[in-house]
Amino acid sequence: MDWFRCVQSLLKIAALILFGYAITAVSSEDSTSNSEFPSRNSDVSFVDKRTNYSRPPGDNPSSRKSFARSANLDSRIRPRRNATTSSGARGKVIPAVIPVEDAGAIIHQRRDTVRQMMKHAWDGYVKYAWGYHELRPISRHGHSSSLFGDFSNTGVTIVDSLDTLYIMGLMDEFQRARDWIEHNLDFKKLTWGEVSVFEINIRFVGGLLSCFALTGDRMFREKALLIAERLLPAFDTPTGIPLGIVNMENGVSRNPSWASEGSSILSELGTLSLEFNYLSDVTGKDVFRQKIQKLTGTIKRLDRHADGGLYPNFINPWTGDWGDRHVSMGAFGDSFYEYLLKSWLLSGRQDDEARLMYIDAVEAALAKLIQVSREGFTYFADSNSGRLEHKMQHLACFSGGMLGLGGFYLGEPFKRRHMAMGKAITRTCRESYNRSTSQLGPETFRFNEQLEAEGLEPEAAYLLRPEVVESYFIMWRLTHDPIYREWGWDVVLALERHCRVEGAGYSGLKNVNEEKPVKDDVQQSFFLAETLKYLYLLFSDDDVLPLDQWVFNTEAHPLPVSLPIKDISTPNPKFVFRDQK
Ligand code: DMJ
Repeated sequence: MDWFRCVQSLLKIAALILFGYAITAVSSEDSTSNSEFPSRNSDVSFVDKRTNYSRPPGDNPSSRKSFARSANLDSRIRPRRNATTSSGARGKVIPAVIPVEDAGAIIHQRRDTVRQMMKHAWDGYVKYAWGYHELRPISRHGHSSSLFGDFSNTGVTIVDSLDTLYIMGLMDEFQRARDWIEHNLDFKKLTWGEVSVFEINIRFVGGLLSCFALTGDRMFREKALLIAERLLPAFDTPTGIPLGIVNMENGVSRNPSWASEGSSILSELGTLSLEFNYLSDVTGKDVFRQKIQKLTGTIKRLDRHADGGLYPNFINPWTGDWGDRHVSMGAFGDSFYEYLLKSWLLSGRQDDEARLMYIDAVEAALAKLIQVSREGFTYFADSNSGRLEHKMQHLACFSGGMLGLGGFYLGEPFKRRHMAMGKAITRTCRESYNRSTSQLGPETFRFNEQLEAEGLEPEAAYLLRPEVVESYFIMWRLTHDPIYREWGWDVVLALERHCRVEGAGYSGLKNVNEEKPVKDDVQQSFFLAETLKYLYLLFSDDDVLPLDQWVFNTEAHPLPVSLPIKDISTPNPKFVFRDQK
């Protein structure tokens, strides 16, 4: 009898194991069926050379293990908290019946696949475009953009990629990039052309400061300071509103003539506070914080009655008058809203002025711009002189994550409504991917009699942008709804199928609605800084750059949250390390 029970139990166990494996295989079938797909057996060995900059995210002795996990050194898996899916989702999901270890293993395989993608993107840049701004992966040479100086090649991709390499544990690559910056990144090289204050701030100053925060290596802080000092002449206006373009050699600054008769742009002037305040914190040089204080004072005094509390995108820096009455959560508006929220978060939720300004700005946008389409998709419309334009840009898709993050930390009476809006916007942005032939989203998608979350030429390009996966990552961390990971994996598959260039990185697409989209031959630096970083973090554990300890600037460079003043007597491991270096 005992013998019979024993055989019966063994048969049951065998059946359960077979069932588990069958489901695991189904859930991973999508990746293995793609012939272009990179091998699951990583050829990227993790070599820990962090002796010189060995403090990983949020590091203290007990968090070492978590960083090791992120670098694939430790396969310990935490149980999934929620294995149900959002209704109506098309993506494949990992069913709850998979043994916890297997579910975790798949997620970590996916994370490691993203790490290999980063290696592929980086290797292509190193081989064909080293030192140039960006890679042209098809023609296999460097690409330069006037945003970073017309004729100079200041390695935008190197600076933008640094923290992603570090976070992924690609330490040989990180070391090479770090050394190039120490010996070759010379702000004087930028004197050959004018630069965008906004772009230099978010990519260079933000990227370098993030590496300083992650590693404690003072070289990064010195480089960031030298570059930021060269931006200061742009702030010499009566209002403190900076001009958009500065000549790094002689300080002569101007606004582009196309921007509403020489106006400054809301998203540009509003996307400086994280980097400037943090730079003042870590250098003791108060000039950067002072620039932000004057600018914030001006913004607070602007009269918004005529626009029902909305912020138009263009402001005259000499008079403080509004330019064209165009309002958008996309281009020219976007990161202004993001930085109000994140200034509050970065201050350890002490900067109440930023919190109130965020609530004021975002509530007006929710009240005046949010629309629901015929098929029930929630979106932020643009407003042009009070008339709504029923379209949303890929750029505006960051707002799903922003609303979620804001709702999560603001608490009630905002929490439930903002979280719900964040989820709804993220779902709409997913739909813009889902409805395209390539499964990658267009630059702009529209809602009208013919279109629902679809973009047609000339608005149908995909530039390797991050905003949609950024929202997936933030919403995943806030909700643990596995649908965000599945949507993220769909993006990985589409990137591999359509954007990967064998031997030389990734390219954007000219039209996402074609079966075989033509590539645009540019690997944008934000693909390495943001898109791949957010995908990697989407498949990483929560304690890799936890959202309550790190705030991502708009180029996805993480900066550490300040301790609340009441906790200042408690040593913060990040700051202790910095002082000891
Ligand atoms: C990035 O440089 C930043 O995310 C910026 O805020 C908006 N545009 C690109 C990515 O699309």
